[in-house]
Amino acid sequence: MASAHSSTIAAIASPTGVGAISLIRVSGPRAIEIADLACGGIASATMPRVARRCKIRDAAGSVIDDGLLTVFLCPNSFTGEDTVEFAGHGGILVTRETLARFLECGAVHAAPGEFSQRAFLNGKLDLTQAEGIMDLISAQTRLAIRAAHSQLEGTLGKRTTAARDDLLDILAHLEAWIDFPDEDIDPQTTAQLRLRIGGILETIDSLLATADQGRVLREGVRTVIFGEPNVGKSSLLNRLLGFDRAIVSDIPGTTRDTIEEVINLGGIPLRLVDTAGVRESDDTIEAQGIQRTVRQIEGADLLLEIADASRPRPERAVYPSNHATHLLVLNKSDLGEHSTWKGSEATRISCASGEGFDTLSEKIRTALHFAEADFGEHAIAINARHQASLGLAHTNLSAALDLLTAEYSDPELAAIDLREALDALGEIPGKVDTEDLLGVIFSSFCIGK
Ligand SMILES: Nc1nc2c(ncn2[C@@H]2O[C@H](COP(=O)(O)OP(=O)(O)O)[C@@H](O)[C@H]2O)c(=O)[nH]1
Ligand SMILES: [Mg+2]
Repeated sequence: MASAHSSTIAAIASPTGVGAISLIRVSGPRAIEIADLACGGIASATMPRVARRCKIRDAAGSVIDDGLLTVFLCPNSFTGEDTVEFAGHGGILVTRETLARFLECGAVHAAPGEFSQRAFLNGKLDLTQAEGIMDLISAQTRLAIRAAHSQLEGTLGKRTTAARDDLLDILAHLEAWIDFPDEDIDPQTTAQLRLRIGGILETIDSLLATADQGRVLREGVRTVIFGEPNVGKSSLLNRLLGFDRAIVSDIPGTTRDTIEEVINLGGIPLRLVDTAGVRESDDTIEAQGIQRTVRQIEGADLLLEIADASRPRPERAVYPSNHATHLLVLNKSDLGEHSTWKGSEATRISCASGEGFDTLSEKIRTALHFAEADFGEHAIAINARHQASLGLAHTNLSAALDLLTAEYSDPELAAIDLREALDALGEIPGKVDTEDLLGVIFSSFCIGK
């Protein structure tokens, strides 16, 4: 396979820092030749895909590192190009020096995500699979890992490509008619076309329905802990996190800013937000904190309203309403419960003793309807980019349907809409000219990936 790139890139693929092993990747048409210069000819003499012990030497012949070299020949590599990987000792300096030697021998430093970008350009991955790699690396829960693998296997890419192929076929029919304008469109056939477009719309709807789950898996459920000052909001955050992240004190108004941390609650990533207690305040900093709380509440998926069980039930405060799931949590149950709370539906906990947390976890899971069973082997959870493209395709397909009814049809205009839908669908796996898109996606990768 001819490579689309003439340069040979190199980068450290392991994280920065000291570890047992570091990995350096070299990819491109001169990868083997460059590695040969650095390791004294071993790269071209070794069998592909078999790790071989070798020493990397500087120009004067001194040993920089001693490790394992593996060669992958084009097109049977991640990037689809000739690739050499060197696993060396995981010291910061020794790794940098090894990379510097590869650069000196003719490689250029890879840009973030350039290995994956080359894999995409050489047809080894589609865009959804490349995004799946990123999802896998940043997965916070097992469910997120599963969804990432499904995307990595190409489940989403295959579904959108199938829908796109179908659309291409419909468009070809329509354009045949346009080219022979004397023949009226047979209403029978219009009905068939409508049916097929309807089928694609159904596929799009089912994919769009996974957007919320996708966002939750990637970013976590936005969970806002709110309530009056001193009821134990920061204590709850700390308890759920398992360490003291937020300052806890008996001085009301201690938390002035919002604090965010992600936890894994039995497979559900929760993006916990501790907020400043909502009350009237003359303190300008506290007042700003309270304003932030209000904004957080507006954007929440899950609201945990905390109250002090040992104190009288307050007048119901007016909080900004949103559609989030709302759970009332009565804290400080160790101090006994004030009679005004009698019979109220709430989860009783004590941040002091740890009592009630299992129940709270269970309530949160149930409230979010986030059952692991929903997540089968080939689960799809689309991201914001997919959502935008699918939304656009949906709009255009719906418009085309309106132009192709039994009573009235305008195949020319319908074809324009179908073309737009085709482009939008093509953007998902990256089947259209998407130069800008590629820049945006791959630049968010780490160097060496
Ligand atoms: N007895 C008791 N005290 C608690 C409990 N949770 C928090 N506190 C105390 O209540 C005070 C306020 O807690 P904090 O978490 O700062 O409340 P926040 O203002 O709502 O963030 C602190 O003195 C905590 O030690 C609890 O479950 N039982
Ligand atoms: Mg606090």
